[in-house]
Amino acid sequence: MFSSKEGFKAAFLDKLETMYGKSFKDSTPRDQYNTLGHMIREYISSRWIATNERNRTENHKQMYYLSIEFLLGRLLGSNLMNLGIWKMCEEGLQELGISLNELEENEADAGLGNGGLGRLAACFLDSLASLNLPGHGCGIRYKHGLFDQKIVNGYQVELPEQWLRHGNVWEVRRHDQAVEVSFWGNVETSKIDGKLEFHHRKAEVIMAVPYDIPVVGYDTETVNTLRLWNAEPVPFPPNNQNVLVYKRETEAVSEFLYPDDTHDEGKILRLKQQYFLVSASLQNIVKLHRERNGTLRNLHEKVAIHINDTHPVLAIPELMRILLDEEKLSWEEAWNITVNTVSYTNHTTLSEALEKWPVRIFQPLLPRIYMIVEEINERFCRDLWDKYPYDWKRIEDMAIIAHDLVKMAHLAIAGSHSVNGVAKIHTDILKKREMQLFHEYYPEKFNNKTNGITHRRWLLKANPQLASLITDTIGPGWIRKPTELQALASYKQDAAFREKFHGVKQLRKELLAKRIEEQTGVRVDTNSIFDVQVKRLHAYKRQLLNVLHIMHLYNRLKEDQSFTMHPRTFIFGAKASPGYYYAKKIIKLINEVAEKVNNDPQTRDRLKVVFLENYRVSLAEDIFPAADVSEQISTASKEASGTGNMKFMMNGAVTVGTLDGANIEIQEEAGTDNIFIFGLTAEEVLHYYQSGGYRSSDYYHHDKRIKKVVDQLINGFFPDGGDEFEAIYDSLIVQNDEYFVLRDFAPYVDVQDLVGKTYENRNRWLEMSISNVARSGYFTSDRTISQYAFDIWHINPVFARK
Ligand code: 26V
Repeated sequence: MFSSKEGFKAAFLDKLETMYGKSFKDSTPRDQYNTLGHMIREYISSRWIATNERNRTENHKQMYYLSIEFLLGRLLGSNLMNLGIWKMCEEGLQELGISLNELEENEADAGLGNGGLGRLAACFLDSLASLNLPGHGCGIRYKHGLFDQKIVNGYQVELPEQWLRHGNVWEVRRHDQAVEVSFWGNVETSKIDGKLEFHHRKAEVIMAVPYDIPVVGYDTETVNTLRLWNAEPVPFPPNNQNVLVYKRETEAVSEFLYPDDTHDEGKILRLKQQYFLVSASLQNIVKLHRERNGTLRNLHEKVAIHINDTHPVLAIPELMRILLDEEKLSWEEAWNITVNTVSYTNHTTLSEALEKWPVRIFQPLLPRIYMIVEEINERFCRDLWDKYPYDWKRIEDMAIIAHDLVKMAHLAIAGSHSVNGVAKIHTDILKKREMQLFHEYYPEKFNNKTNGITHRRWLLKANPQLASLITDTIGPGWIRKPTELQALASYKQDAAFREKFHGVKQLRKELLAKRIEEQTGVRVDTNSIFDVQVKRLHAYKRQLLNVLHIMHLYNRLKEDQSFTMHPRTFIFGAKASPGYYYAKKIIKLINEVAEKVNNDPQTRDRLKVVFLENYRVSLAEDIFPAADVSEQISTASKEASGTGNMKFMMNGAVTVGTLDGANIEIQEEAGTDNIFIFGLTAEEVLHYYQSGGYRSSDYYHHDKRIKKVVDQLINGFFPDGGDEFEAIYDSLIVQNDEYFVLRDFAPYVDVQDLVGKTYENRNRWLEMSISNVARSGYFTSDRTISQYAFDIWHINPVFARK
């Protein structure tokens, strides 16, 4: 059906008619989108079956990536691209009067994540399949993904996201594989043949039904699986339960990503979600393994389980439960299998994001799991005591349960064989600071895996214009081996190539400008510098530093008629967590500044500020290709890696950044001449925290530029201001500016000045931009995944037999 254009067209028309019982001329774009989706699913189904069949019969070691988030975005385009049939479909549809790009707009983003951690999981799935590795995702089929964001009067308003409203062509419900997950109740102990047995009684049981999504590799036969679990009532709930309450509470488990957890009720729901994901996935993994091997004693030789941050860390006690209670293994044997099966990635050192569950919530909800965690803790503390006798403080600091809290990161480290950070500096900080005691105790567990992104989605698919130019220039080898992008470096002196490269960037800026005008009504100048910061809104990412700099530029333009600058368009995209008051104030501030500078006749030709609402994967695909400048300005030491930084680089944007996360490795790759670095280093930041030697008010009093912009937050400068921005003012002055915004302000102004001047030297700028693309190959997630596969999971590619 995809072997020739004519065949495709005929099959498409036929499929549409049989699916919808109407003729092509009466069909809607959504009918057409669904038709194409179904055709692809049919087309890949034989490969999907064959991949599963190979894994089963040849008994290859499998890896399961457990993640509370999978930020997939849209799948139609990436599937067509990976199957190598994009162009043929595009042409065939065009002859039927359909634009494939417009058809794609009918697909809702699968937004089952909130940022880098979830998008990383999605990039990893693409790399696993493309490298023919037997690796699969396990997640939750949230009815509502991350909220839809509207900006109303400058404020963020959250609306429930509805990606499943019109169905999902990519998923297959597998009712036959459903499993039961138990909560609450109590544990009864009995002694049989002198051995203790544990029975979970009076539990509330819910059903986990898997929905499978095929994961198609690029130009391969491999089709892996992303299995998303849906929570449903069991057919016959015990009659002592109110059926309606039971149904509602059950469905709530897979209803929302990150329910509000400011109250206990929300906390319980989150912990329920975590156990639901883990218990369903493990029961399923173990069942498959048993079918293939007849025993669980070799599980660690045939299965690797990776936990993406601590959210799925209950995989450790859940696997222990299965091995002890169901398989009746001894503790020692069960523990050995568990530790050798599980590996863990840490994605943040921010203390507020390190999960700790109160025992009062944990114990009643998961009574048997809690018993096992207690036992793990006791044995772990005993081992610590043997190594560090009488070192009470150390043991208390390392314990898994302490002060009525279960520390999920400690459980993850003790119960896994590999702990990795996501960029060199992040891993170093884990080893030297955050997890120093654990690193001392288990040095062999710690390792680094610098993040990556799939160049297929973020270059080939998102920027077909640049991809074609690259292929025309250096051939198509880079698509399989992105490090071959290096060959572009020798073209940076080639004037003709530079102009073509410039042409692509201009084209993408025009496309984005059009979208900006449609969405916001703001007209932007495509000869201005497109300076972009898109990421979650968080104080440590310092969108505030960017805004204060814009206010400063505005002040200069107003005060000094002779001040010249290259026109700039500052573009923001960011969602703030619904309960994060301060982050929401920053969004309002960005919008207030936009209102001011965009409407001032004295500045609006040189300064524009745009806030694009509802930042998400599909919008990101239009933004990265159009960016000139990539803002990566987190307080050094705070951003574990960053992956947006890599997407910008791959699309030729030049980074303005601190020496934080993967920016450091971007600098190593691109070279110091091809990046703009400023500000405190991580060492300096950590030193300030230790010494308490930072006084933000000194910077406020001694730098007139700072005083002016900070005062403007509260002095009526914003017509709509009132006391709106007092909290921001307080964070900087009263609370001593935890993230060193004022400390880094002057260096930031200076480096931005240099950015503007450099951009005016068009050849120099193009050389920088080309160098970035040329050196971006290192950041493909294929490299990252190969390292995980080789160093941690010990899995090998599986190829179809000829
Ligand atoms: C989440 C939250 C949620 C509530 C408010 C506070 C807070 C603070 C941090 C986080 C981050 C959770 C983990 C995470 O998403 N980490 C990101 O992982 C990316 C992939 O490794 C990495 O590139 C980013 O630097 C890192 O922030």
